[in-house]
Amino acid sequence: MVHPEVDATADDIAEMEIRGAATIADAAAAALATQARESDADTPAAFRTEMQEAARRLHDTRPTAVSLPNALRYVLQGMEGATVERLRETTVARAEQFRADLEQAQSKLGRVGAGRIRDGDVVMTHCHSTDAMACIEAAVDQGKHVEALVKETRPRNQGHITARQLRELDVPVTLVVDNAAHRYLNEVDHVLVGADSIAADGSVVNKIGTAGLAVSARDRGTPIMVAAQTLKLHPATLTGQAVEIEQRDESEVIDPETRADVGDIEVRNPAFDVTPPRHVDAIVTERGQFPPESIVTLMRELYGESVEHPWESGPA
Ligand code: RUB
Repeated sequence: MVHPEVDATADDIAEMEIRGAATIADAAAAALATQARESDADTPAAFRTEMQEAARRLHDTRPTAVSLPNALRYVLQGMEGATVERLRETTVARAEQFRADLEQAQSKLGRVGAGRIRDGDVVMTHCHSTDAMACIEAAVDQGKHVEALVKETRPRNQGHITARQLRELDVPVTLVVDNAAHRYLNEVDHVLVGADSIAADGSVVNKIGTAGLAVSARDRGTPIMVAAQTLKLHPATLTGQAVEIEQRDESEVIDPETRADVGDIEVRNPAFDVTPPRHVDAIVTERGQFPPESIVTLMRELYGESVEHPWESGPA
């Protein structure tokens, strides 16, 4: 049986109460630990089946951030032992290890990203990324004065979260509507965004609007930095698989009354888009910074070419 806390986490991810690729991965690992801790399975086979079910429930929430399947795979692959007690211990330990590694990777990445930010720089942000925030926070910790131009990021306005967290760091913030980005790009020194998935060719999948922002930034000569821990590398793209782009409900774009008033229209609400590697200057990870075209080397080293889905049916 899937534990109610796993169900609640899955619902929160689907509803975006828990959002952002790293935070989703962290919450999924925590939920698997709860499932393992609270399981009353009486045989090792029943325990494994339960863990698979829980992972499947978490997996089938949002399709684009690869950090989610990467987290589930990591935890399930650590499940070892011939007794329920041993399986429980190894699973919980593996989930805790995952969460600790994630936190450490983010602070390491922050220091790498901060190296690109000079005293007095202005950074333009899109959406809300904890990896991108880590770079600004590390720069501030190093005593640099940093200012931010924050895009509001329609339709969900995650820019408000970024603005609030930057103010907590005492960073001066100017909030702009998404359409104003091009107008202000001459006044900024970096575009800094996160990533939900990075493909083997160095393409960056991130919040809808990132690709257009990158085109504008190229036009203005503003460098584009992507902050993405290696958890965002999408191993299946090594074998040619495309990253699925989530389509969300049209009510996020237009409320039902206004829509009815407007008339017979179609509404599309893709949550993410793909920025080609030629529009990205650097991908900053906890393993250092990479030109997007060379990220494939790191992907092979860390994930190999076999991509398992241990949450799918069959013995775990
Ligand atoms: C969030 C988003 C973020 C990435 C990276 O989209 O696109 O840029 O997930 O975030 P949503 P982080 O709000 O739809 O989840 O660096 O925190 O992993």
